[in-house]
Amino acid sequence: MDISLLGIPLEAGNSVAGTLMGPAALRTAGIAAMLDGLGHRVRDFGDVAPPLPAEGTRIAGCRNAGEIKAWTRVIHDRSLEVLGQGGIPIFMGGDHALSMGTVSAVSRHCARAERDLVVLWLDAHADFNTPATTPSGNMHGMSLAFLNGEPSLAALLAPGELVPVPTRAIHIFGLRSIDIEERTRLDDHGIDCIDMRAIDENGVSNLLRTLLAGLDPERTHLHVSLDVDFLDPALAPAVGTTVPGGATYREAHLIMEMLHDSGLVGSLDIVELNPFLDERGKSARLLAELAASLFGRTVLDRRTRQTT
Ligand code: HAR
Ligand code: MN
Ligand code: MN
Ligand code: MN
Repeated sequence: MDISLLGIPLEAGNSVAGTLMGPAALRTAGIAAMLDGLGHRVRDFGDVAPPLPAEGTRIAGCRNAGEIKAWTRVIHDRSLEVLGQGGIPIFMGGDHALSMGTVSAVSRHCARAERDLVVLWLDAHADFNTPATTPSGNMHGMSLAFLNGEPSLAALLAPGELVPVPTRAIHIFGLRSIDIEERTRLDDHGIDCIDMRAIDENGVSNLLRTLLAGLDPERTHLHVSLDVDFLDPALAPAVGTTVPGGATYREAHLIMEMLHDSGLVGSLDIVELNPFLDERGKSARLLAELAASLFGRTVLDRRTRQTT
């Protein structure tokens, strides 16, 4: 397979500094070599260059709206170019506001190619707030709402550029922290929310198998948006918004292996990694390993290794 790496050193969408170092940490953890070792052709497109903030953009209730608008523009454009090269992109963040740019590009790419985009949002949070409902003002908590066509965020791209991701094509998996008004919005829109209780009661494999079985293998482009806080904080402490009770090591790898087996994954975000909060690189290493599982590594492939 051809795999394209693109770094997106964004942190304006959250309130904890450090996610701009995420792409560097994933590279340091050896993501390219791991994928290369599986026989893939890996091309690193470097990092998206930070844009100047969009002048005069203010959205009431949002922090850094001018920065996020400028970033969404450049992330969208660069992601579309990388998608045009034909490989499967791994977008390495950066906070989750970057998905406004990556997934909008994937959505346009799919519309052109007559493919059905399906988004799997692996996250403790729904990121379905609007400027009116956000408790924090942080725009990483609004990215899925934007992608679904939320009118109060439409100014982040030019009119007509966003091909909204239809509600039925959105699946949130791993949810365990929702704001009150955000929950009402999720219910009103009828978004498929597979929360941690559902996972505890049914197991990740049953739930994911059912979800994948409902997708048309001929038409589906599955975009996976992996937020570090999907994982349990004990495994992956390098995130500013940890929530207890996240996915275990085995659940996370199983999900990646099942996604690989499905053959449906067309693009991946790895977001919210904050290396400043990491413990000796363990979160970055786990995320690189999860990417390897998504691209065909199985636990049985691993050699015994001395660790100190
Ligand atoms: N729901 C909260 C808010 O809107 C927290 C959102 C945190 N989001 C992320 N990404 N860390 O999922 O502020
Ligand atoms: Mn494609
Ligand atoms: Mn998120
Ligand atoms: Mn999250």
